[in-house]
Amino acid sequence: MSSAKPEFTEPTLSAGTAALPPLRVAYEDAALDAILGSGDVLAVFGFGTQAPATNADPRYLRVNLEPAGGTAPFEVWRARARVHARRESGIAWASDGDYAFGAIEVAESVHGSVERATEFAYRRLVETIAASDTPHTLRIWNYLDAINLGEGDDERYRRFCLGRAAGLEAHGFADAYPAATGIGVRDGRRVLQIYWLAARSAGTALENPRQVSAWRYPRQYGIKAPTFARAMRAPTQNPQVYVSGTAAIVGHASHHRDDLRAQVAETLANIDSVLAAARIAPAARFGAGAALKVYVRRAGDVEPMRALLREKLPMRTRTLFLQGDICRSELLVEIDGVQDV
Ligand code: 3EB
Repeated sequence: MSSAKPEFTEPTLSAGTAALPPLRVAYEDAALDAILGSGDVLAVFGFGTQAPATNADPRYLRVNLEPAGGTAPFEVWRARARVHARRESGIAWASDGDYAFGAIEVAESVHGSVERATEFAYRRLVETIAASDTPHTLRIWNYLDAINLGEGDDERYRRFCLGRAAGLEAHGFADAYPAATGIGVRDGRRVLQIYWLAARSAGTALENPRQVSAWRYPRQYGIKAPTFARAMRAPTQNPQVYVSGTAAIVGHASHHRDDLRAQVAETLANIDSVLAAARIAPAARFGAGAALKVYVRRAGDVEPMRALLREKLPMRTRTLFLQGDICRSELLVEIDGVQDV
């Protein structure tokens, strides 16, 4: 009688797991037309009222966050193959076959509340991504007006979280969320602006050992917890990590109220920790491989913030400063970005 051996199944590579060339993210000062003239440009973001307002090209999106201290460069995403773009049923879409950029803007007044507008936007987003050749969502950015307005469970950010969870649940997202940013604009327009990056292959969602997973935040932060992962390891050969909006939260609690210096240190410790979870070697964290966006709540904190980051980050780390509100009113700063190795 042959001894019974346990059977091992070789992990098989599904069609969705082929390694992709990395998306290249840069902050560029060239003219918009010159940037959009390149066939490999997947998306371009302009920031604030000084940025071009055109929507002639679906790859261009103006985000209504004011650059801290006047002007900001464009943020440019470059893919590898030729990009095709279109605008259809209210969604801007561009793809090179490996990656897709998409954006949707939804007026809250049309849906009656920020919660319902968000649910609508998320249903559309998930449907559109699921029906595409790039069905894996890596990263989502969410910008809404007056994010901290309203008390307790009525705070607009918390209503946004309810709508987002409903829109995602409708399509079976559960405990496998993309990386995200959620920031408040101050344009008074009450138009929800959401844009995303999706890919032909799935990334790997990462959590931060220093922080409770956002989707497990306790009830005190709202009826529905925020549904995002702390970071997403892109499906690339060389590590590329999309870091979610990160702030001075340890466990689930905000730390260092009214202390900018300590909030910055805690935020950087959190980013360092999630990069460690992604197995990025210490020497490769931040530096020339990182492009960070720094969201600062109070105008008066912009210059101190710049000084703090000059002190704490390697000189070659690229940073783009924006004025924006963070989803908990006691938080003064949030940082997101991408880390290449
Ligand atoms: C936090 O860690 C800070 O709701 O999409 C960061 C990143 C934050 C994304 C979101 C919120 C979001 O909870 C806030």
